[in-house]
Amino acid sequence: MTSRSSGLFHAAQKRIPGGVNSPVRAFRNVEGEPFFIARGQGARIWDVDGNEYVDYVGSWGPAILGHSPKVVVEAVHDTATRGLSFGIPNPLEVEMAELICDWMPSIEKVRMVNSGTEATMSCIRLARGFTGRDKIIKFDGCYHGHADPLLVKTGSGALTHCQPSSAGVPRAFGDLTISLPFNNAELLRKAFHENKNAIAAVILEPIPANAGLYFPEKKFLPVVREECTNNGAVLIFDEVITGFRAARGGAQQIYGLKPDLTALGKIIGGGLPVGAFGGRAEIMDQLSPDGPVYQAGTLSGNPIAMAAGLAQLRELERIDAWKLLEELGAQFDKIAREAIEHAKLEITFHRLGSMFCLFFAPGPIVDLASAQRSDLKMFARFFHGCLKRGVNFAPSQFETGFISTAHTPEDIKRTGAVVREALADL
Ligand code: HOZ
Repeated sequence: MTSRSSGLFHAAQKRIPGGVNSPVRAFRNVEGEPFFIARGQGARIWDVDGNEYVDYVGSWGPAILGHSPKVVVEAVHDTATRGLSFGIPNPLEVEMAELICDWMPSIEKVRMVNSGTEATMSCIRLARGFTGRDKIIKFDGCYHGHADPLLVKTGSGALTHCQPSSAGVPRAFGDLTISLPFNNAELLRKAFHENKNAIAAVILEPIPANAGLYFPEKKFLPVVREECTNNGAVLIFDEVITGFRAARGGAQQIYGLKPDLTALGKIIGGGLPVGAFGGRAEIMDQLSPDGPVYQAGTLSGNPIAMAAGLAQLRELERIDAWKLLEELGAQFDKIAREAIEHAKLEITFHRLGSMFCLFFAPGPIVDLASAQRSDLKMFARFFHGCLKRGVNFAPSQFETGFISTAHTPEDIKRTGAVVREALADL
């Protein structure tokens, strides 16, 4: 008998390219077919065939309070009864802007958009407008959404499907993007030296989370900051994943650095489609209508999205979520490492707070090249071993797992047992 998920996937493939609205969901590199979701509550999700899973995808980041958190659902409901969208300024936009600037002090002014892609894309245009320069530097494996200048040696779904640089990006655009290995300060210095007064911006995920999860070495981010300052380039932190998750003030709080611009998304929308970008007032004031850099959006600052995001952020603060997430993360860490040790396999486990990744490769993993040493076939078998036992991890080696405040110590204990069994089967 065909499962309902399978039936839906076949119907979807006739009308949606690849059957999905975002490529990494297609399960291509883990083989098999994606399941279709019916509902989620807390740390659990149920597919349309009634199977239950403990979920560590968390909508790829936004669901930091778990699925359908009461405070967010009520805020959405309450706001929706007064209107869905106006395209007229609303008070919630001001509240959101004030909250973001308060929690991330490098942001003096902020503008709301509808996705992380819009946020990073707007940062690049703004940096070019501000500096009057064209070239940008990014890092291999860092994924910043799917805007043209950033689809060069990128991560996430593009990397999963072995096309880290996209067709359809005009060569002239690609030529303006320099992609360097992450954690390589020497090559960054060299790139600045060879492109004197030509670099508008350096963009990076301060904690890369789209080619698995790895970390900046101690001196790397300070060198990036210094080089940008010395060369008059705009430093852009893509904190679409880490913003308000890695810490209340994001990765920039952890590393004690101030970027010039920051791109945000995911968590600030509470599960609705939202992005934001902000930073130094002097740069942000270049935006239209004050300045010459154009950027706009019918649904930007949408009241329901603002209400959802504000409810989620305030709840994080109310429950001191970062402390709880660290506790849950530490428990996950211990259980995962024990399971890995028991399996006697070459697996590298990385975790920071509520973010984690198991690389099926020996360490150290510090950049895209080392992440790509992973055994993707083994990852695929592990993924399915967990899924069939009721634990949902992202269907790609090159993504990050997310723990939410709704995961209980029992969920994590059960996950540990599942990971141990799945590894034993490999
Ligand atoms: N780019 C997202 C993961 N880093 C995937 C989004 C999705 O497929 O929903």
